[in-house]
Amino acid sequence: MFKKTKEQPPEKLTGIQLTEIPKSSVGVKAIASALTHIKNEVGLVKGIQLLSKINQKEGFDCPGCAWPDPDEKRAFLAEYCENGAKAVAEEATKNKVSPMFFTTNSIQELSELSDYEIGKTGRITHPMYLPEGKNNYEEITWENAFKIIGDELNSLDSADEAIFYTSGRTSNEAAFLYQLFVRQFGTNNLPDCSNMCHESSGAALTETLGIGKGSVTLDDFNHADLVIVIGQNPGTNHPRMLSALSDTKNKGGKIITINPLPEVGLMNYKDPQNPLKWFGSGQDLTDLFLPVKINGDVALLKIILKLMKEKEDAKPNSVFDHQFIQEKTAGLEDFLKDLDTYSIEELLPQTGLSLEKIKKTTELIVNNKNIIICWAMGLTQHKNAVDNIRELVNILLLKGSIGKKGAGTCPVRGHSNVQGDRTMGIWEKPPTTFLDNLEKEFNFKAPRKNGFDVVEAIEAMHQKKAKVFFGMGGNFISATPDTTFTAEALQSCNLTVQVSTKLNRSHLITGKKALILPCLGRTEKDYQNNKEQFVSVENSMGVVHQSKGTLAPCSSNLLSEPAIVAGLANATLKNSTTNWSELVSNYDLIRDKIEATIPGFNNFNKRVRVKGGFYLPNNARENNFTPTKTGKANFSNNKPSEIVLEKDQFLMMTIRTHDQYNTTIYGLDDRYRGVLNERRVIFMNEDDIKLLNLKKLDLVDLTSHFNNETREAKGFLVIPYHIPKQCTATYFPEANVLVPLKSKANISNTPTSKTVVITIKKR
Ligand SMILES: Nc1nc2c(c(=O)[nH]1)N[C@H]1C(S)=C(S)[C@@H](COP(=O)(O)OP(=O)(O)OC[C@H]3O[C@@H](n4cnc5c(=O)[nH]c(N)nc54)[C@H](O)[C@@H]3O)O[C@H]1N2
Ligand SMILES: Nc1nc2c(c(=O)[nH]1)N[C@H]1C(S)=C(S)[C@@H](COP(=O)(O)OP(=O)(O)OC[C@H]3O[C@@H](n4cnc5c(=O)[nH]c(N)nc54)[C@H](O)[C@@H]3O)O[C@H]1N2
Ligand SMILES: [Mo]
Repeated sequence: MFKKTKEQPPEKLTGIQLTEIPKSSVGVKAIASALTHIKNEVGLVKGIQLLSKINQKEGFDCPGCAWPDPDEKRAFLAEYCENGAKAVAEEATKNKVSPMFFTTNSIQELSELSDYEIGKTGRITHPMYLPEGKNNYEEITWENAFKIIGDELNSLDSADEAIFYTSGRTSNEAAFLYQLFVRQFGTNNLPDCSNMCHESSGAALTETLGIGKGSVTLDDFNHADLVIVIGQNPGTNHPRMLSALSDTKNKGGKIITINPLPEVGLMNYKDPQNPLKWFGSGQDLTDLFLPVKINGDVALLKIILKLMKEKEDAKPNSVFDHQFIQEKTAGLEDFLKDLDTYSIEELLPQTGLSLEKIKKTTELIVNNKNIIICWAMGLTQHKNAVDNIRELVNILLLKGSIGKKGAGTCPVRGHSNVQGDRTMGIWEKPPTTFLDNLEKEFNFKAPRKNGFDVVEAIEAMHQKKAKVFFGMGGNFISATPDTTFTAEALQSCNLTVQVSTKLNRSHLITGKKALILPCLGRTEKDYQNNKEQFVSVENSMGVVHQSKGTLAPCSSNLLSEPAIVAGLANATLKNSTTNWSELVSNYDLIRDKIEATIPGFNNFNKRVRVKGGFYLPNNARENNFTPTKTGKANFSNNKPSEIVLEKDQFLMMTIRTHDQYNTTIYGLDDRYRGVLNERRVIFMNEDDIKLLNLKKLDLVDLTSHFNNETREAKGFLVIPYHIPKQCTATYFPEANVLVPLKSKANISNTPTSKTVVITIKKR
């Protein structure tokens, strides 16, 4: 009898310790923490050698975040951060998951482990197969693994019954081949982690500015008068961004932070590249901190916009850049008319802020010319997420603060190549011109119907409209919302396949049959046809550069991701006009094909070999907005949050600790928030805690409410914290079970992981 596996980590508490919240970020503790991880996972000597190659022009791209590297100066050992070092340690770990491991551990036993324990098991060394009805994975040859997949795919009634997910670590070369295979197979079902991440940014920016990517470069931070960081926690998730913010400050610029939480990294910073400063008091980064209520951002931005307009009306030409507006934009009148329909009195309570503070913020915006706005998941994972981002664009357009030095949009990407994967065509809604180019170059008929995004893919699997799930990286079950529902969806598939470096919960919540295909990581050498290869990636600012591993692979049975795609294609496609084996024998040949089909990659093989890589074209950066529907940068009318809480209800955001990479849990500490050795916590405002008759460290159960449905997650410890009233925070992925699948952003369809309505009950 096939026993059910646990779709969630067990509700075990691990022994919480609360500490003082540190006054500054980075500094000695960060260096020490990084070295401990490196020492434990990799060993110190090999570890230090590895660190010296991260983000160097001849090294590998850090598998952590997508923050760019400086174009010029790159100090030895310097272009890494604590969390980059942890990401590397996690991949280069000495620990191995061998076939023997799977023989001695059934999937039921493994599913009793926490995500932290699962992650610590190490790197997967062999392709593994879970036959129908079995409880243990068994070793399988690559050839047989590909055959099982090919046979299953070819037995489907339609290619649209297969889902091909991508996480954002996949290189350009692998991603390009993968989407080509999927489209030759006959579907656009290419959901990716972007659907849960910056999809809202892409949608908003494409509509308003004609490009789904940000407009600034790293150097712009040296020229900005004002940087606004909204809905983002760079101290943890993009630590190297702090040095860019520090550059802005050192040149006399100001920083505004808008976040329900006073995230330590943004408050005070000790430069890791300057050891002399590790022990000092650090540098205050934030000049003005606005602890906005969760999802109160549009209300806040609207008040700012109204105050800007008041000033402009009182003294024409003092605030708005009329020349820019007239030459470059469309829709101002309509936008101002809509803005008039809102009143500050009505909007203010949604923000939780004082009008005085918002006025100060407006002053800074009015009095500074070159403004950069940075954001991440705090804005993109709400029902009105696209509104959030379009409203930011309205501010920049009024100020003419885009398309010039020191100014513009900066959506800070997550996964290290998530932006490149999109450029390569990993998208369920591919543009027509892209498909036309593919057809021409590869001589096949590309499917034209849009495919499923993440949410639609889950629904399709649940309804048995999709029967095969293939994951190129990532951890689908833990990263997606509504864990229980998603588990049912995956379990109803005939076959689930994961291309992975490390064990995760998606290997345990499977279809009737399952395969694990272990691949090379970023840090490892990749030989094809006896020749060493390199891959390329695109960072958050549109720089394409090479990445080359330096370590011997952790097992001789690994294949590279491009080689896995070729194996898959050879086993699946009967009459492909593409010579897959030849393409993977030399990645230059893949790059030639990329050049032939995707704009901006001319002379790819030559330019990718230039140290530091090259910038892709970016119309917004060039102050050109002709790709939009109107041919101009568009003002837009946006709506504040429509969520109304009942008296006993709270808003919950699911956030990352300082000790995890998405669903990979490095450790159990959240040092910057003063929580050690525990992940099952809920941060609450002190007044709310009193209101519910709770006290610090009480154990509570959480229920989420959506469309008359409820979902439950049990066993969280209450932590009093500086968080606005009626706002709470829990950690991703423990709380994903509470995020309703149908609760998603307008237009972008992104799950609303930052606005979950909950009630809290004492155990
Ligand atoms: N070390 C490390 N690095 C990472 C990752 C990781 O897990 N670990 N993940 C990578 C990925 S894929 C991504 S997408 C990025 C994520 O990077 P972030 O977006 O910084 O990550 P989150 O923890 O989701 O933090 C969201 C921030 O937004 C705030 N916030 C939440 N709701 C609101 C709101 O309504 N309004 C405002 N103004 N703020 C709000 C939260 O308090 C929090 O500070 O980081 C990438 N880098
Ligand atoms: N509640 C809630 N849910 C969220 C979020 C949130 O803030 N709150 N954030 C969302 C966001 S922003 C994102 S991006 C998604 C992330 O979703 P995913 O990208 O699906 O999840 P990860 O945890 O990053 O994936 C980790 C796994 O990737 C595999 N891996 C690591 N390196 C490689 C590699 O080089 N190649 C291959 N093939 N595999 C590799 C390892 O096996 C590892 O277990 O989660 C989303 N889910
Ligand atoms: Mo992300």
